[in-house]
Amino acid sequence: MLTDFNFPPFPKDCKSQLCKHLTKETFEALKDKKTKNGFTLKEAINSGVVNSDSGIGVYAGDKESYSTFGLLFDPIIEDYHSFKVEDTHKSNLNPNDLNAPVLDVDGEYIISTRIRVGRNFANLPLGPAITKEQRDEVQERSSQALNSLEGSLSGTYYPLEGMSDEISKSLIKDHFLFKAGDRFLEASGLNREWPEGRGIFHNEDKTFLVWVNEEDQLRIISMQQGGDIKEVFTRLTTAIAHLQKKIEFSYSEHLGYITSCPTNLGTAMRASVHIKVPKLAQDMKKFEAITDKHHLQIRGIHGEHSESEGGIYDISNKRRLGVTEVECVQDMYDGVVALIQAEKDA
Ligand code: ADP
Ligand code: DAR
Repeated sequence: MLTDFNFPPFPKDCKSQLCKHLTKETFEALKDKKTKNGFTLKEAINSGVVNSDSGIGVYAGDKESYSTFGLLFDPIIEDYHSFKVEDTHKSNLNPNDLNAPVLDVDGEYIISTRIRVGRNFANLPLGPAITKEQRDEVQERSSQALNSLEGSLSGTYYPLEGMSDEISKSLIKDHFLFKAGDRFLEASGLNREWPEGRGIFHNEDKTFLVWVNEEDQLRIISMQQGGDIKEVFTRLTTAIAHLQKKIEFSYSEHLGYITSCPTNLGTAMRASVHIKVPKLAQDMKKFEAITDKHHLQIRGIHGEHSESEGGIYDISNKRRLGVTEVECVQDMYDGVVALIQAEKDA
């Protein structure tokens, strides 16, 4: 029993899913529970307690967290994803099912396209509860699987430990490498022993990259300049098909691919473009009406919690659970077509 664990004193202006769904009754029912990895409610909610400006505020320490703490996770998942406890998730990684002729061939609007999925190892805890030894095992098994990639996907794994500041800063500036020190991840326990066990794999031209042991154990990324969204998706699905022969990914019929943050459950996919729409950006009401209609999210050009620069925005699918991977990419594609038309009309 955790003697010093009391109902958190959330500020009145707290708007996170945690504040919204952690009732006193739920707290009392869950406060002394632990998963088989010893992960507690206190650990699951710490990020949202420490960062009251969180959007979500909770992280899972293992697949079991989603059932052990279901009284809290289920209403958050239903609220955020419009996905009920009895719903099941379906996957479709077939690029032939995507209707996406190349966009903006003159390169007037779309600077670059990036599609990523999160994956975690079956039968191991997630990042917030993993031990150093288990995290090192993930790094070892991941780099072995990645080194078996052939042809245009072949490349090199670079551990963060020992990487010069100059190289890591350059990779981050060029949008290839994850940022360090996110306060939300820090408070969730995901940054423990940083930078040990973390690293990046990429091919020669950095169109295929894999982050190891950041927010999820793998972030599998395909990206390139321009608007050939289908080519980016095809490269990603080819790589996933190869890696899943080497590594069993954590998955459930209900929640799809299991991730540390509930927002990424299901496809764990974010398909994005960096797009130049300076005229449309003068009318954010119109801009947001289009992104809302197409289930899209607006981020800044350095990813989550960053700002846009020069009228350039990171536009990506918002839906991840209860839709297939093809539908995620189609959401983004159809929304980008509408945004380009609105920029032309502005
Ligand atoms: P994630 O996409 O993995 O959830 P972020 O939103 O933090 O994480 O983005 C990670 C990095 O990917 C950032 O440097 C961001 O600028 C870059 N990025 C995202 N989308 C694109 C894109 N379409 N083109 C180029 N870089 C991108
Ligand atoms: N910042 C955390 C997580 C939100 C979703 N983004 C992720 N998982 N990177 C929050 O609760 O706002």
